[in-house]
Amino acid sequence: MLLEKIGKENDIKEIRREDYKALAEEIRQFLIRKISVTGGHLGSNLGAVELTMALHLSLDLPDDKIIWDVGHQAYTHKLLTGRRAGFETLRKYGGMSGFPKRKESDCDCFDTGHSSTSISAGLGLVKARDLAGESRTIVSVIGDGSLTGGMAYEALNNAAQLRTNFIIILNDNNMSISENVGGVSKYLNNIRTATGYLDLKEGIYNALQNMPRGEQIVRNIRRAKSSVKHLVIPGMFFEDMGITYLGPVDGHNVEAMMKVLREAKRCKNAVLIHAITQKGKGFAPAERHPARFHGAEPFDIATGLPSSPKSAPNYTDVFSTVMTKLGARDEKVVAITAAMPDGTGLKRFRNLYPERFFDVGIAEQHAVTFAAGLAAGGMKPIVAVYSSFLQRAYDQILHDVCIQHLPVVFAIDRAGLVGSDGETHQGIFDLSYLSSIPGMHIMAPKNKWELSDMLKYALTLGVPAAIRYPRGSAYDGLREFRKPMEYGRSEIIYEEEDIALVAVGSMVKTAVEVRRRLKETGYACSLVNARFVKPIDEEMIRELAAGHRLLVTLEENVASGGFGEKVREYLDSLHSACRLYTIAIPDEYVEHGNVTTLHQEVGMDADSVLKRIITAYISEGSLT
Ligand SMILES: Cc1ncc(C[n+]2csc(CCOP(=O)(O)OP(=O)(O)O)c2C)c(N)n1
Repeated sequence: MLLEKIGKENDIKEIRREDYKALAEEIRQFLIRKISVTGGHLGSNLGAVELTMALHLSLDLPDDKIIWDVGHQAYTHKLLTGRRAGFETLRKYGGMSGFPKRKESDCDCFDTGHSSTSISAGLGLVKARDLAGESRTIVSVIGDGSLTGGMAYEALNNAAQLRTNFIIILNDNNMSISENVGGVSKYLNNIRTATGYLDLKEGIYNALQNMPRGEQIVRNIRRAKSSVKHLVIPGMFFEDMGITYLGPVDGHNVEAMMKVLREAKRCKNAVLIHAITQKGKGFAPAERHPARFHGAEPFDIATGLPSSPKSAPNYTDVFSTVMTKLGARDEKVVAITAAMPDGTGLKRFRNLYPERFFDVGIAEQHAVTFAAGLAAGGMKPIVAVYSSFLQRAYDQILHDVCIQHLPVVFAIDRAGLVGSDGETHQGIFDLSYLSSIPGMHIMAPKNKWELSDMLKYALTLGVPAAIRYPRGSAYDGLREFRKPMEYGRSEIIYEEEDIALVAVGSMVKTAVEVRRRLKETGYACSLVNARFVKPIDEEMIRELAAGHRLLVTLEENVASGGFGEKVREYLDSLHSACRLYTIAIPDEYVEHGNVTTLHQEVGMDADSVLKRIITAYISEGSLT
């Protein structure tokens, strides 16, 4: 086993050239075996094996730095930096993260998770290097999907002014999670497919390189700013900005990658290496279904099929179905996604109403302002987006949607703890960041039927509105409670006395269980489904406070700026004697792990909530 010879960074340099292919194959088999058990980002990693090997062979880690955009493709990097054993616990609670983590290794120089940050971070490291008078090599690795994100261009614009070395590798597999979209993708595709011309160019370069001073001539040609270059050299988009373009190069050829890296290191400016790779390479099911194997659940290696059959429908499925109905009912309904047609459930809508479906690339900020424009033009836009990715578009929600009171509906998936992707992906801030924006309306459904009702209702409101729902199976309890939606009003489910539980969305299910157990301990207990987080149902809170001794709010969001805080503020204004206990996620980042475990860790599962209520209010006798 060649992999066994690699116990730490730089050990790969002991591997003989002729064994590079065998090592790449071992790495692939290792990743397939491990990810088939733990789940994880298989496709992107299989595509980045040789590229990562070439980087490790060409750089000196941890002194040199690699910044992995998104970070989901860094498994080979982890393997080559002494973390082979970590794959046993990949993405598990307390185990190895699926993303680069500074606290995990000296060789991870920058944490990532959200897309399109690597060039900015790399440029920062370059400036820090230069200011400190150091000479390390800094490389940002970004995918073609991530290159659709606006931040990447802000960074390229800035990097173009550099007069020192900074290497950007564009890992172009012609895929985002789904098909990559837009003009940049088309531009890269044109470069990639111009093979006849490229062979010609390569032929000329090779001939020149064999002549005396040939290398110099090649370099001069590459750098020449003549108009002829526009005609013959690809990558002019980058070149014209002042960024040297090298490539395209076969990203699965270790030695070709090493050669181009040597050339890139000599540049005294920002240089972009365009590497062509294949997502899922070496595992037929992942090559055939790149979207499915982007973030794979555990699977059977022989067939590529998921190891456990899909359980009950999740909220994304429900959203998907409702969207097809809404699209049929009203031609003004349009749907927008930022590169997540599969993840958000918009694929069916796209297939039925392609002209009313917009995948804008990994560009959440643009998605929101684009939706605002659609609304200003009389359409009824629904932006389907994950909670953590919408964080990016705070100003666009405020400035472009809410100040103008434009009727954009946000369908916020993965709101709450999402599990194995970890702190960058937890959707636990949306209630806070959306609540702070005047004119925003925020709802959360208790079960799958209510998600459907809320979506339909939100479209009738004609105001900015957000509906947030969690990852995983959709709750199908409390079916008999389906009171029509009313503006700003919550829904009382059980009306008793002593304790009132007021739960937001996903926490209603938990509250049902907590209530049952509280009743067993002898406490009468009301249960209210908040429905609205903004505006809060003040009338209901006032009545609950008057009729109970303890009010408990429950929300899968950080405490700061959340529902509980709003209720507290309102109760304070009433000078209410009723006690308030707010159950929310503590003021910290929640790491990766199974969602059930994470709920226990942050004290949000039914057991913990019950214990917390008993400890805080019952055992000390304050409710008797
Ligand atoms: C801001 C943001 N939006 C969405 C995502 C979800 N996401 C993760 S990877 C990915 C596609 C990245 O494509 P690319 O950069 O080409 O890398 P590949 O997976 O093809 O290797 C997307 C959309 C994200 N990580 N960050």
